[in-house]
Amino acid sequence: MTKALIVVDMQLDFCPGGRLAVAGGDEIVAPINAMMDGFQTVVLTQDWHPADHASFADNHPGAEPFSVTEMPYGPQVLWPRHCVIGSDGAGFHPGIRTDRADLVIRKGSNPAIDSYSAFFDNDHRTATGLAGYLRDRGATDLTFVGLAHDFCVAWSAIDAARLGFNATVAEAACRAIDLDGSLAKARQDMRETGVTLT
Ligand code: VGL
Ligand code: ZN
Repeated sequence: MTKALIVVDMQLDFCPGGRLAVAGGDEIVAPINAMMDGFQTVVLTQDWHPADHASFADNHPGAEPFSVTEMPYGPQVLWPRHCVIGSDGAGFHPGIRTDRADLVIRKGSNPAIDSYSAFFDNDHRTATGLAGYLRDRGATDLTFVGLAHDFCVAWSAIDAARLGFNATVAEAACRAIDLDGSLAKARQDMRETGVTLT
């Protein structure tokens, strides 16, 4: 068994002061850094959207941020503009250890489809290549930490379990957006898919 740590979206826009700030997002920088040495492989994910991305409320005239719209692949929350390619907010929190990262995986660059999961776009069709990378390195046990617990962390962990990895979410090293009960629902969905919550 080899273990990989998947550090999800520890970017400035998801930390206090950012454009889609998650409460306490910066509190988990030190705990995540401390975990890294316990894993053979460390992957960082980076939300990476073009300016015309369909998940941005301001690309939908009249739409309010945090409202829900229907996309060809299902319901989609419309977010404040965040993690625009090349912007400061798309950068990693300066405190997060990037030296230990074996791979940085970027997601959400297709303007038409959001990508919460580190493995697939939200249409569940387009793969990022992360599963093949982890399998090639012999990683069987994946631990997920980062932002946001109820969106990108949960969707990534659920996909990992469905792909046959042993998936764990270390909840103390995650923070949630918690939109209309989304954290409770994400935790239930994770448990039902066989994700271990610690
Ligand atoms: C995320 C909303 C939009 C996340 C990314 O990292 O959880 N949430 N884009
Ligand atoms: Zn995003």
